[in-house]
Amino acid sequence: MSNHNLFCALRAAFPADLNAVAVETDDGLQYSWQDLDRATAMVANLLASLELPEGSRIAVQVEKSVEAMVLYLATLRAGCVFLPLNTAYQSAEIDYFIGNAEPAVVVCSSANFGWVSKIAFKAGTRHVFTLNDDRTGSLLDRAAHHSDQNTPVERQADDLAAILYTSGTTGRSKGAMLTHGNLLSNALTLKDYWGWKKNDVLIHALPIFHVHGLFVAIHGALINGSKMVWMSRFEPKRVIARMADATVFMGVPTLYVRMLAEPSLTQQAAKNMRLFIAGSAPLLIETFSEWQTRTGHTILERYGMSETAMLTSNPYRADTRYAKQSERRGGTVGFPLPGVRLRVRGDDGKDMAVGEIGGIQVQGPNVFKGYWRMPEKTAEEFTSDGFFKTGDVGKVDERGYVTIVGRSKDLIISGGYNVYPAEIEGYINDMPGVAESAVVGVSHPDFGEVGVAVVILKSGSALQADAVLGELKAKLANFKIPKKCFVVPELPRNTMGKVQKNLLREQYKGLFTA
Ligand code: MCA
Ligand code: AMP
Repeated sequence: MSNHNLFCALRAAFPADLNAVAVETDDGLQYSWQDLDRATAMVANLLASLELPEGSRIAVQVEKSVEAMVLYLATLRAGCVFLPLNTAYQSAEIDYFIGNAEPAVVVCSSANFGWVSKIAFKAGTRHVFTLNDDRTGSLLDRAAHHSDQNTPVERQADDLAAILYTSGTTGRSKGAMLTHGNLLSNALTLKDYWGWKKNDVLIHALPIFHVHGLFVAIHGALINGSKMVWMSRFEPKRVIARMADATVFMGVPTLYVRMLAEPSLTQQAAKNMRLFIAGSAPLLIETFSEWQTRTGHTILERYGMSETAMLTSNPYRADTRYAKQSERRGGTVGFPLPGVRLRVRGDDGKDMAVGEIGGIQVQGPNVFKGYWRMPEKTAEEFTSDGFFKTGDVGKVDERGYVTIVGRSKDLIISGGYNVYPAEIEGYINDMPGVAESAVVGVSHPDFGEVGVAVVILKSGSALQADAVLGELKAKLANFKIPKKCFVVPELPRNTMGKVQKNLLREQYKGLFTA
């Protein structure tokens, strides 16, 4: 294939019968493969008509819809760079992303057009379109005037396809630059490793602004020519009901926890299903085991990152060619995927022995090109021999299974979303009356982990914990808001004066699970 545009590979996998159903929404709309082809052509032609400079970013903050997926595919088709933004982000967050990425085009909902366009025009964006989840908005209105035929723009494997913002270890969010080659190699590896079959049907119930829902799920279905059952939001009862005519499901652990709370989840309900995949956050062994008992299926857990897409996976096949063992082992994230090199290193840079704990480092065709306009940060995160330091801490056992035991990065993963304590602490510390704060993650039965804020006031301040949370709610995405806040006289410190977050975690660990 001479054109390495990811869209070409996805399009080439469409089934011969283009009139077959490609996507069926939970409210009964059906889109054929032909519809996807034509709609992506029209939106790609609209983007082409704007005569954007090479490498233009298309920043998108819209509710989940099939048209939002079409916009992603059209962006690839037009050779532009897709920049998805969580719909929970508020103006300060959007201001940073747009200011940093300088997108040529911004697409938002009509409801947010006022404030989003103001931010975008200030940052030099020339075009702001709207797209709503009821298929209205200026993007589709304008695209309707364009041809439904389009030749995908030529891209090299090393050209950028998407930028995903992620915070990594410290400081402001960094844009992870993923190439057409990164994404295609991962999609092809997973197609084989997870044994996708021609007649698979994927239940798509994840948001489409992060790696899991956008790449793993959408590419997985498209590169296999498989139909998707498209849910605009996750509702456990509806997912369980649709299992009767589906075969594959992907979810973060919270989705599995919530389905387990439904009496309708039974072996009978899941009998048509072939594969349940979990990732983005640690899957508790209790959830893994309970799922086995209730449905007869063994969840396949895998591990990945925004910077790398998928890195490891438990095996799918009983007679797998790749893994020495065929068992899906709860509590592990399986084996490095074919083509991925994974090693565990100590602080001294030496390889750890089997079973010993250290920092996980990876290399492979899926590993990103670097952080957008941050060459120093990029250099810091790679070793001199080209391995990416994941910030995850883990071990590899004698059979090759990888287990993640923690993170060296100060990060809370809540319901599959990343929350950076440093960001929340920064906002709290800026509040009048606050002297200092610490945000730590504690166990939570639904979200796996949630943030708890511990605040020290300046003398004379009467700020209440609820007011701290109220102020945060007005400024930050809702999933980042700590679920509890405590005003205390002092924070535990070590002899160097550093706040001992481990003691705070210990102190509050039973807050939601006791
Ligand atoms: C919602 N809330 C949350 C979260 N979601 N709080 C903490 N963590 C969350 N994840 C807030 C809401 O704003 C609300 O606050 C309160 O919690 C209850 O919300 P609820 O109605 O229960 O939420 P929901 O709308 O049902 O959403 C829960 C969800 C959602 C379905 C689990 O968070 C979700 O779709 N998570 C998946 C994230 C994901 O796709 N991650 C993949 C990242 P209030 O009452 O104050 O308004 S990709 C990745 O990590 C890597 C690469 C990988 O390996 O995949
Ligand atoms: P993100 O930056 O949103 O892509 O999140 C990536 C992080 O999610 C990884 O560095 C891990 O810490 C975490 N993660 C993803 N999958 C798993 C998993 N199966 N088990 C534990 N942690 C995971």
